[in-house]
This record gives sequence, C-alpha cells and structure tokens, in this order.
Amino acid sequence: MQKRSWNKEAWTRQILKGDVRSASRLLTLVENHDRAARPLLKALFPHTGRATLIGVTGPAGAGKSTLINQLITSFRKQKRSVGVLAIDPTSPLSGGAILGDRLRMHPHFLDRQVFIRSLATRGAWGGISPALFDAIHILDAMGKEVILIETVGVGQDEVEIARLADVVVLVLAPGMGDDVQMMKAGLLEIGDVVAVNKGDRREARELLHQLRETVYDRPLIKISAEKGEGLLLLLSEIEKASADRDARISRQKKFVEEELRTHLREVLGETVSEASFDDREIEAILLRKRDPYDLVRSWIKRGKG
Ligand SMILES: Nc1nc2c(ncn2[C@@H]2O[C@H](COP(=O)(O)OP(=O)(O)O)[C@@H](O)[C@H]2O)c(=O)[nH]1
Ligand SMILES: [Mg+2]
Repeated sequence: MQKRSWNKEAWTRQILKGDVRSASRLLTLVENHDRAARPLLKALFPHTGRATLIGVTGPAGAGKSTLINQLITSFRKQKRSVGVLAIDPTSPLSGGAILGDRLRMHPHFLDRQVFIRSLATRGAWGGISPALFDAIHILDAMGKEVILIETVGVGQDEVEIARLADVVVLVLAPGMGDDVQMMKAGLLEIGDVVAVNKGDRREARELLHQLRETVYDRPLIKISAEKGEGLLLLLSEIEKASADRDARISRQKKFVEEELRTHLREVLGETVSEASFDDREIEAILLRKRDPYDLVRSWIKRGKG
C-alpha cells in the first residue's frame, strides 16, 4: 500500500464520505485490537446509529452467502447502500472460506454502494463483540443503510449477533445432517425469521414440515437463494421483524459493557506490567516462605509497589 500520512481528521472525513480504503484501514486496526483505532472510532461515533443491522446465521453450507448476495441486489434496487461483514470464526484475514465468500458475492464488487468485508474474530482476547461493534460503527459511519452480518451457526457468536442485530435471519437447508443438534443448541431460538433454503430441492419440504412445530410463532419461509424464489416474502418479513423488535437499547447496553471490559483489560494489563516486586519477595516465594496468593493481595492493599 502506498505510503501516505493519515491524520485523524482527514481519515475520519474520508470514512464519512464512504471511502473504502480509509474504512478498510481502520477495520484492520480494529481487527487487531489496536488502540490507535479509538480516537477515530470516537470521532465517527456521532455519525452512527442509522443503519439497520441484519444478522444472517445458520450452519455452514446452508446458503447464507448466496442469500446475502440476493439481499444485496434487493436492497440496491431500493436504492439503499449496503455493507456486509462476513465473520469467520476460524480463519485469520485470509483463507479458503473467505475467498469462497468473496467469489460468491462478486457480482457486487464493482458497485460502490456495496462494501463487503470479512472480519477475523478471534483476536487477542477472544470473543467477537468489541471488534464487531467497532466494525459495525465504521460501516454505519460510511453511510451504509443496511448492514448484513454473516456468521456460521456454531454457538456463541450467534447468540452475540442476536443481541446486536435488529433482526436475525436463520438460514437452514435440507441434508445438512445436523438438524437435531441445531435444535438442541438453541440455534432455532435465535432466528426472528427462519428461512428454509434450497427450496428447489425436494427434501426441503420435509425439513419445513419438521420445523413447523417448533417455529410456530415466527415466520417460517421456504426460499431458494440460488433461484431467487421466496425472496420477496422473506424481505417483507425481515422488514416487519426489524420494525417490531427494539434491539437498540440492549445493543447500546452491550456496547457500553464491552467498552468497560476492554478498558478494564487495558488498565489491568498496565498495572501488571508496571508491577514491581523486589527480589527478596520473589525469593521468599521460591523458598516457600511465602505464597504468591498472599503476596499479590498484600501488594494491592499497600497500593502499587
Ligand atoms: N440447490 C440449491 N443450492 C443452493 C441454494 N443456495 C445455495 N446453494 C448452494 O449451497 C452451497 C453453499 O452455499 P453458501 O451460500 O456458500 O452457504 P453458506 O456456507 O451458508 O454461506 C453452494 O454450493 C451454493 O451454490 C439453493 O437455493 N438451492
Ligand atoms: Mg458463507
């Protein structure tokens, strides 16, 4: 990448204008839990809070990326700008899965109103929240009106998405062989709207039938992401569900909690690295005349050092 100076004001301005390079660069900082991101995030924050957040989750291979591609097309027809965050639970920055997603979303690569980014989620401290919140804010500040977040249905990440999004679409498909586990894992609870994809395949009817009993209280829709079938209905249910559910308060609460957690970790990290114990104290532990449990606690009581 070309060398150039990035002062905070110019950088912020560029992101607010929707500049992809500036946004990508900040996203990389965020992904690396780099503290240098914070002043920028702070400057962007007043310009956020407008986007509709749609979580798209479900098992690998269910057709989430294919569906997202279709949803992008639909939103673009409505003249809404779109951001996509594809969360990969395993792969750092690059890898087959992400490349696959990129290729599948490719038709929109040249559309300047569409911004697609994969986000590596397992950072230094684990968990997706801090980086995901920040990433959402960056896309929001870029002016993306709809933000789609793709996660693989494997557990904790989905619960997190459900807390953040205005609406969660659970994508299922026949023949994945994990129907029972999925229901056990409570994945079904997460979808505000449940889409049975690959409706062009006969087995989809069977899955739909199985799900009717459990998903009686929410929209359950048969779609074919590949053939573009059932999408209008799905879209209207997404709109309805996102208007119904007020996720904003719980989202802000979670954000504040995450920020507190991040801050405390930093303060804690500093405290530990600045801690000074004199050699005699350490030696006492070596000789088992003292124990580290007691040493640490008395150290805190007497105030640092
Ligand atoms: N028959 C059929 N296949 C589909 C449909 N949607 C997606 N697929 C295929 O399912 C596979 C997984 O799709 P993908 O979107 O990558 O799933 P993801 O892992 O959930 O993102 C790909 O081979 C798709 O072509 C559909 O509606 N019908
Ligand atoms: Mg995918």
